[in-house]
Amino acid sequence: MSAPIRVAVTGAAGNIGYSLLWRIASGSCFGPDQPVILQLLEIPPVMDKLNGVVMELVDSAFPLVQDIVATSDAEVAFGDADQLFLVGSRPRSKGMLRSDLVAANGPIFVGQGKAIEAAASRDAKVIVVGNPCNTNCLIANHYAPSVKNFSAMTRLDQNRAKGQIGSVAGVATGVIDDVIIWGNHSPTMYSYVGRATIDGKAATDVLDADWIANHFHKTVSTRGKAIIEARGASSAASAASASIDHMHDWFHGSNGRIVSMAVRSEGWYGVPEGLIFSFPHIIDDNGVAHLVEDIALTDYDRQKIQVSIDELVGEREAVKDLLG
Ligand code: NAX
Repeated sequence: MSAPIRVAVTGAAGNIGYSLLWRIASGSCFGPDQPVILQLLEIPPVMDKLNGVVMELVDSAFPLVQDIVATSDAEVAFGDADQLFLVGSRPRSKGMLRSDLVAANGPIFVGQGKAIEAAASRDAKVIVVGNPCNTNCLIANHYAPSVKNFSAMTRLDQNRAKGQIGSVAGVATGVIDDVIIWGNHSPTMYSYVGRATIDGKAATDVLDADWIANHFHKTVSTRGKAIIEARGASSAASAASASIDHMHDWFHGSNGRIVSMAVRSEGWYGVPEGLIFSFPHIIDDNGVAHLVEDIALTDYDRQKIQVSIDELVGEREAVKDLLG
């Protein structure tokens, strides 16, 4: 057995938390030989509910769980944390505009960024799930300059894209590789299949071009809204599952496969420096993410990507007072 790692989860009593914590505790994320100390953050009015979640975790008797800390103090939750899941924020409800969400949730990530800077491990890996996750990640990263590994989650979008392809091609998703999500976790994202393969064949040779152009992109990019309409609540189990996939691959490596994660652009593919933008990566066996730099984008691809760039520039402008 290795030494335990400290795993912080915010919004731990929420819907995503309720799926996510069990997957972390069971070893699905960090492996069956990796003990964990769970450090759970909630806001004060929700501490009773969080304590109920902790009772259930205790009742699950997970052998890998060495300790559980439940707190409403971010510096306690992030103390020496190695892996952080920033889930806590207000979910988008039916009819809520994206701009409302940016305004409601941005300030949370000022405080959490400062707490990460003050308390987390310098080598910590941070995934931001709470929406608008790219811009929340931008804010938190701004206030935690000495912690380098920040990312926002677009893995759910990648999984959604694979799910759609699998349904249409009549295959299990295990034979689909290298589907890429570019941009914002929002309807402006661009789901790209130019590098994707299905059972080793180019996806563009297997899939109908009309389906890709007229159905696929739209279905993937509006899937979150469709789930809210159908369920009356935003995606939770699938979001937790994608968070596990994202962190699993960042911890163990992606086995040569391309994974999508939103990170701080250094001007890559014409994306302005500093935006948190989803790019293709391969994660090596030491958990280091490497940008895939050789994707040959067409003019059509670049136009699609530009829409997401423009949206993220607008979001950054909307929170500029928080980046003071
Ligand atoms: P819930 O409302 O069920 O849970 C959120 C929890 O966060 C609540 O328990 C709340 O008390 C807590 N919280 C609020 N402010 C907090 C703070 N300052 N510190 C700590 N905890 C705080 O929402 P849930 O369904 O779990 O969704 C959580 C977030 O994930 C939302 O912002 C949602 O929009 C976002 N999502 C992101 C996805 C992605 O792919 N990036 C997809 C799923 C989901 O929509």
